[in-house]
Amino acid sequence: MASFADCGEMPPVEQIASNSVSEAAIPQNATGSGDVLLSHAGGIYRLTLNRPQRLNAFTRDMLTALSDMLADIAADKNARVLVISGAGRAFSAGQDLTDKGAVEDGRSCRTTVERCYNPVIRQLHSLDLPVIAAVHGVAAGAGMSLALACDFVIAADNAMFDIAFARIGLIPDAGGTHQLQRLLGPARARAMSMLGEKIAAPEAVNLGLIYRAVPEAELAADVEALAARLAQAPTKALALMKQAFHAGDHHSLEQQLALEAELQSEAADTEDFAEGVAAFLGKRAPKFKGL
Ligand code: T3D
Repeated sequence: MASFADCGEMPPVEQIASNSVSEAAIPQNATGSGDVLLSHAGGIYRLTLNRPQRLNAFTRDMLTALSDMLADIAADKNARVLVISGAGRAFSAGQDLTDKGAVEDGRSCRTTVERCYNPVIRQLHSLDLPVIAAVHGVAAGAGMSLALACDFVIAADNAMFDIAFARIGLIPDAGGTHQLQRLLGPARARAMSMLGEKIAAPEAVNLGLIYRAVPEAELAADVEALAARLAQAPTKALALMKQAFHAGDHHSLEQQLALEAELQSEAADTEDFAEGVAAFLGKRAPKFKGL
């Protein structure tokens, strides 16, 4: 894996200007470089993309910070769920097109994609816990790709998914071509990508692109309820499901049957499986510890 240090220098720790972000979107005990904030409580981690003046467009520094934070979350054995959201009026407008050096030419773009975006997408895929993207406003370009790399995408019903790349002469990256083709099917994925289409959240639900859309005023509470529910779930089994679904993208039925047998034996060795069966037989609700 590429060294994250090559992706960009970390900015100095900054004070967060209290009037520069949507206060409600920022967790109270958040830490971070300023452009990405991290907080956690009760096994629930929250990452907030925090460049609201640029609609949370990604710089290389921001992606480095995000990657470092994802590594910290992956190392925490008590982590049960991750929620990613954006401060201000959008989830993310994708690559910051003013980030000098990141989008100058083919060489710089390749470096940015390989060293900054790809590690983050791989980390989201391999994180052993469910990840929720809470999308409001717009998720454009790589911002959309990042949301689609999460296990659950819940959007405000007035949110927009914007496959912006074609409008500036680029291709969907950060896993975009992979996810769009898988979720929408090849015909729609190609047409929508080539036309640089915007997809409203309710249509995104109908197309199978995202999990659900809720009224904007209910988004935070809806995401909170899902995060709380997932924080009580058998986390190891969920992580094994994630592995199985990712592998299913390229496996034959025979390969997948073999993998399921292997992963099921791992699930059956967890404390949570023993608890699940004991709870069923005892006619009570299970108390899963994620172990
Ligand atoms: O090497 C590599 O990095 C390659 C990787 C590429 C990955 C990508 O993500 S490519 C796609 C990049 N994203 C875009 O092309 C989207 C550009 N943005 C837009 O099309 C629109 O801003 C939106 C549709 C997302 C939202 O429109 P609207 O009308 O709600 O907002 P706005 O007025 O356009 O934007 C508000 C401000 O954010 C504005 O700044 P200003 O004028 O107030 O000073 C705008 O310039 C800025 N902004 C929005 N998106 C970006 C951005 N600044 C830098 N980069 C952006 N992507």
